[in-house]
Amino acid sequence: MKFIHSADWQLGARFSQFGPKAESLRQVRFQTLETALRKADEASVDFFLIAGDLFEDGQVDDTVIHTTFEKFRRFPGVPVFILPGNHDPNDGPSSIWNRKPFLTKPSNVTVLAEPGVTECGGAQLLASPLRQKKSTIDPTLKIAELARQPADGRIRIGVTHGALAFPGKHESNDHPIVPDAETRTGVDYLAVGHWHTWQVYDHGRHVMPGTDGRLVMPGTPEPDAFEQDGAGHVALVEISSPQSKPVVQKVPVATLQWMTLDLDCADAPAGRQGLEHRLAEVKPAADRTVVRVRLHGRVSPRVLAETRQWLESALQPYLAQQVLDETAVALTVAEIDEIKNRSPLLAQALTDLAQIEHLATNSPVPAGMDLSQAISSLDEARALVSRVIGEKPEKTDLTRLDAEFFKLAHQLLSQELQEATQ
Ligand SMILES: [Mn+2]
Repeated sequence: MKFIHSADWQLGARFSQFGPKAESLRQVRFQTLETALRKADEASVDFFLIAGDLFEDGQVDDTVIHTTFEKFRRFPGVPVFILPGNHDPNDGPSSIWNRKPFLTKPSNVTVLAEPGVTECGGAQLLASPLRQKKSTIDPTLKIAELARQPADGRIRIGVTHGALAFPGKHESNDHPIVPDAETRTGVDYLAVGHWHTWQVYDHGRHVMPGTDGRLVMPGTPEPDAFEQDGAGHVALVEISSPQSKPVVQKVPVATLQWMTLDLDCADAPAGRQGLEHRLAEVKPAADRTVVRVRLHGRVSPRVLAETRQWLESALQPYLAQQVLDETAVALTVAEIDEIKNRSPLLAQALTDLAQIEHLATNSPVPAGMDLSQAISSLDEARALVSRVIGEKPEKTDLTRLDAEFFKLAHQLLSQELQEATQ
C-alpha cells in the first residue's frame, strides 16, 4: 500500500508582517496543496493523510474552507483523511470541524474527529486527534489503546499530532510524544505532525536522510518562515506488508523559497553591489521568492534612510519582502548638532545612553559627542534611573548592562531618530 503523509498546512495563516503582500502568501499555500494532491493522484496512492493543522485556527474565513474543499474535489480519486491538530483541535460544538461548510464537504474527505480505527486501502488508520490547543498528555497513549484490538493481519498506521518529548526540545504542555512511540504502540508507521521541518525517527533515534524510519514528521509542505531548512515536503510512504519496514520518500512540493541576504551599511558601495548581484541571481524566480534583507553595521540616519529607499524599489519585483534593521546609529558631528536643534530631548537621551554605556562597559565615547553635561558616575546614573522607574537605588544594578543591551537601546533610539529627522 502507498499513501501521502502531510501535516501543518496552516491554511489561512495571516502573514500580517508582510502587509499588502500577505494575500499572495496565503494563496500560494492552496497552490502547494494542489501540487501535493496532483502528485498523490499521479502516484495512484491509496489515500492522502493530513496529520493535523490543516487550518491555521478555528476562526479562518469560510472562503479558506471552501477553497480547500475545491482542491480536494479536483482529485476525486484521492481519499483524504484529516486529523485535527493543536491549531485546529476538535474542541467542541464550535470547533472548525462543526462549522457549516463541513455539512457539504467533498465526498472523498473524511475528518478523523474522534479517536478510533478507520479501515482504508486494506490498512487500519489508528487516529488520535487533538481536542485542545495544549495538553501534557501523550496523544499516542490513545493509539496504544486502540492497538489492543487485533490487527487481523492488516498494516497499521497511527496518526496524531504533537511535539517529540526530547529533554529541552519541547514544552511539557505541547502534546508531548515519547520519541519511540511507534515501537510502544506497535504500529507499522506513525504519522505525526507539528514541527515544521522534515524529520524521521526509528526507535527514538533521528535517522539520516535516505534511511527509513517508522516515525515521520514531514514538516510544513510550504515554508512559512525564514531560516526553516527542511520544510517544503510531503512523505510518500510505501508499506508492502505488516511488520515490514516502510519505504519513505521525501517529495518536494513547495512553491516558494525564502531567503535572507545581508547588507553591511558601513561597507558602501561594495556591500550594496554584492547585494545587487545576489538579487539579480534570484530575479528569474522573483515571483516565487520571499526576500529578507538584514541591515547591519554602524550607519548614520541619513544613509540608513537612503538605503531603505533604495531597497524598497530593489525588492519590489519579489513576491514578498522584509527589511530587518540591526544597524547601530553612527552620527557625524554635524548630525549631532542638527538633532540638538530639532529634537533636544532625543539628543539628550542619546548623550545619556552613550555616557552610561561608557561608564558601564568602558566603551569609547562616540566622536563629536559632548558628555560634559551628562552623568558623571555610575552611582549618579543609578540614582537617576531608580528615580525614573520608582525603585530603590540599591535594587538598580547598572553594571549588569552589557554591550548587547546598549546595541538594542541604540537601535530603538535610532528608529525614533529616523522618524524625528524625516
Ligand atoms: Mn501543530
